[in-house]
Amino acid sequence: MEKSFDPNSAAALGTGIFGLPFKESDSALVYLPVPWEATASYGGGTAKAPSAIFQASCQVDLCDGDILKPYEPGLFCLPESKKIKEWNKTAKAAAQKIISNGGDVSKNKVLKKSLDLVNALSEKLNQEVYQESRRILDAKKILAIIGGDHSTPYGAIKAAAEKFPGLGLLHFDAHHDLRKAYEGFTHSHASILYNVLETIPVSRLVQVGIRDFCEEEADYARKKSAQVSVFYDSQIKAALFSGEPWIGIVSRIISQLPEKIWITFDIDGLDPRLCPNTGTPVPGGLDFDQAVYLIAQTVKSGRKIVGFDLNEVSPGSNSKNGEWDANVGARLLYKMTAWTLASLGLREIR
Ligand SMILES: [Mn+2]
Repeated sequence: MEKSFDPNSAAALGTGIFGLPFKESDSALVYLPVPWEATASYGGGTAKAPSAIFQASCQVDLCDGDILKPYEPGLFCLPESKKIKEWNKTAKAAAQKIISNGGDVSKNKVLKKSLDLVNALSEKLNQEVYQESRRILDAKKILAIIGGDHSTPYGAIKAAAEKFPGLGLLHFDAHHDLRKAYEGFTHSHASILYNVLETIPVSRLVQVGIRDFCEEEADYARKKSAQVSVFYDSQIKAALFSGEPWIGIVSRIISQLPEKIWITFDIDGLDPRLCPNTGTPVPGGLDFDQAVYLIAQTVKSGRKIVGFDLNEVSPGSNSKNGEWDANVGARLLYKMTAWTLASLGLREIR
């Protein structure tokens, strides 16, 4: 850390994420931004999230109410990959043609070609994220992904599952994301957890806040009930409304988790007041403090968060409204960072 850094003052121009002065080499945690939203089916904008969150992060005060000086082990955000930005542009243009056609390419050779292109670029993206994730993990650093849509952390979860056998997922989302491909896209944002369960050896998947899904996904989750636990938003709310305290519900959720955890956080798991520009907002969901409390209690139970991703934040097209989405995103990112460091013994709980 440079000597001139003052955690009490406003972030200086040209500094790193959260206004911090760290280099990658002296950081315990590295954020990998993935500006990708090729298969966004409804609202878009998540490819702009990494830069919007970075900007908003400079407004986050570094003192945290729960964790002492979360920034001190060093936090560093890698620059956005030009290659990924190019692939996103190409894939998005091709995907739009398919989406506006209702996702059916069977009778159209040109569209079939577009679909093959999107799927091929998705594979390339996964490979790229996997390799970068391996590099970061091999350097013994903690990995965090800033999406992008929810397809972006696939390669990171794969790398983390290899590094940490028995890894389980704590998944915040309004959606199961258990579709076997969506609109023809193999690596759709709506298929991420299906792809993870089918191809990556994770021990558990614990889904929280789910409230917008199709029968096929619910059936799939039920069929996989030895591995998958779902805490539907309606069940959570029914328990709360009938007087069960949040800590009781939280304890039931945590009891389903193994010792080592990756958090995959789709911002739309939160109440849409907190993410009005996200691609597929759904009424209901968790409050910010409920989600942070669940993460905090997970850490206090002795479980270790080995990495995480934050996805589906969208600054939208109206920059004034979008500031709020990025602001919430940056603050959630800092909270997850703080609790992750605490879970690994790198920070003290106040
Ligand atoms: Mn999702």
